[in-house]
Amino acid sequence: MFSGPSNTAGTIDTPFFIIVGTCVVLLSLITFLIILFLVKYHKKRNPHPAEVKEHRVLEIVWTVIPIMIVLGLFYVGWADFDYLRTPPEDAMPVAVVGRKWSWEFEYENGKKSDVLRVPVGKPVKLVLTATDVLHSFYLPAFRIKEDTVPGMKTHLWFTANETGTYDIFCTEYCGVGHSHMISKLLVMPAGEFDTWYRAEKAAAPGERGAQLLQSKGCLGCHSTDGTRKIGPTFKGKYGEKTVVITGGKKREVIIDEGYLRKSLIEPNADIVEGYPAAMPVIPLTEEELNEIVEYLKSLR
Ligand SMILES: [Cu+2]
Repeated sequence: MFSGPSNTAGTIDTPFFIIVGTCVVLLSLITFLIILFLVKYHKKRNPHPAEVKEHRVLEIVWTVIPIMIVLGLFYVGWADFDYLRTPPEDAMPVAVVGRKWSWEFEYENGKKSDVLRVPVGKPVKLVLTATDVLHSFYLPAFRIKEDTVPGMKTHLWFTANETGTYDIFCTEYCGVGHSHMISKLLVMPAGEFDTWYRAEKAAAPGERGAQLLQSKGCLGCHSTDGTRKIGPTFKGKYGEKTVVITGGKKREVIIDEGYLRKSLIEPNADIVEGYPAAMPVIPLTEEELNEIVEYLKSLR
């Protein structure tokens, strides 16, 4: 009945509006009858109460009709639930990893991305997991949402009907940075998607460090433009002095390469004054560490 930017949007919206519509009709009817009876059977008009006898036909009618309505609603809900939980065999699998505090998408050919790109008109199966805590993958325009659980795989599927860009959120509540796990779904024409899918990733020098900050979730808490977030900004810090708390004692340090490396490997060794000790240990290879440090040094 309803369509939308994906098959799932229509599948959710149709029963939703059928249920809301049924409720509105019943609410109106019942409210109307309450008011009608209040007026019609008021004591002033009926000083002597009349005895009410049973009415078998009426009783059967008001039992059978609601049962039919409720079973009808159940059928619509069940059929759509079954459809939404059963991805088609030919769906394109994409692995989704939620972690503090970003999403990562990995394709069958090993290609990774921090935004979800899919071709229009093709079923996509998302296989979701998390590396650290519970997260909750949410694609509001497509009406789909699923928890991601460490050590467990959950799934979602959809077919996008229209090209465009759609928001992806994490709707997990407990935890300081879930609201920063913002990403995008890019629905692309099939040809454009294939070109992207097959292209080798060729990062320009320095770009790799920036990509790592994004894909490792660092930008959930740190800005590169001077804005204060959960953690201090990265901008213009290299070579500057800062006050940190080390083992409960305040001390002044110069932000040099050694300090940057240490803060990346042992995030809670030195906490910049005025900020919470909220950073998790993020596993980094030596090469990734070098790329990030080089990039941070360049952020003047
Ligand atoms: Cu989250």
